[in-house]
Amino acid sequence: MAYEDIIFEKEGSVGIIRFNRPKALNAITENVLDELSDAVNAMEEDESIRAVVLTGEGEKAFVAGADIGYLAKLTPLGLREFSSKGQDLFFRIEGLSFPVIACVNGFALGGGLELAMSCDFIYASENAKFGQPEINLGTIPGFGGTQRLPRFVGKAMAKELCMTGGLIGANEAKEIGIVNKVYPVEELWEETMKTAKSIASKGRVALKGLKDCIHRGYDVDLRDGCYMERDAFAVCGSSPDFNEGVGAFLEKRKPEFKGRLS
Ligand code: CO8
Repeated sequence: MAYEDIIFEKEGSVGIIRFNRPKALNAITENVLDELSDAVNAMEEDESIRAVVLTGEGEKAFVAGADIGYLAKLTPLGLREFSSKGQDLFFRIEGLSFPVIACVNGFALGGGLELAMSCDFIYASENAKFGQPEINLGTIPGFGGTQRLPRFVGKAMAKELCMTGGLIGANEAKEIGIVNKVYPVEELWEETMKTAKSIASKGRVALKGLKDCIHRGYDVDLRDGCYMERDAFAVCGSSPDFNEGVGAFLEKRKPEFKGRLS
């Protein structure tokens, strides 16, 4: 599929997706979701990809939300379909077997913040701005924000952000747990790629097990989560990367993980 609204490229074992509608601050249309979904399929089939970075083209935005002009044309049922299409895709991104980092280089609003929250973690530039401003349009978040945001920041803070529709800066977003790290604009990309490459060099089965245990374990009770963890630990033990990691430690050398699933 040829892409118009995203750019999909690879740097070594890191897949990079850039949202590419800078004139509309990379706002999300149905076509953006279709192209992103196609890129997700391609990444899942490409065993050489071991980590992914999502970012926005241009200097102003990661993604400033769903495209408001597009929303305005939809019927209520169309809005429901668009919402479920976005939600399903964001669940897929959250459940990918490899890590996904959101590199937020400006506005991450509405659907843009919801997309970033479906990634494993968020790095942001000092000038980034975050918010769920849907209330100012007479509506509510529709790509999972009412559910994921409280899991990041707690119920009261999520309610305040969604009820006021106000924007917060990168440092405040870090203080309340949305963002892991904040960098000067000119350093953000390099630092994000450094982390992505470092993670991409780890064992793939272990990364998949980690993601499953943390995401799925978060929504079950502690004991069930720990059961998941012991099974995932056993699966890691069957992977070539476990033999390599343990063998390298015992032989006092650096491990070279091959990233094979079996
Ligand atoms: N949709 C469409 N176009 C947008 C969007 C958007 N979300 N955001 C910005 N743009 C466009 C502007 O219209 C403008 O276009 P043009 O130059 O043609 O007039 C261009 O981008 C630049 O924007 P501004 O001139 O407004 O730039 P400023 O720096 O002055 O302001 C802001 C930047 C503060 C980001 C401002 O553009 C803004 O408030 N944008 C809207 C943000 C917003 O409300 N986002 C939430 C959208 S709703 C949503 O995400 C719901 C998701 C779930 C949907 C579920 C399906 C039902």
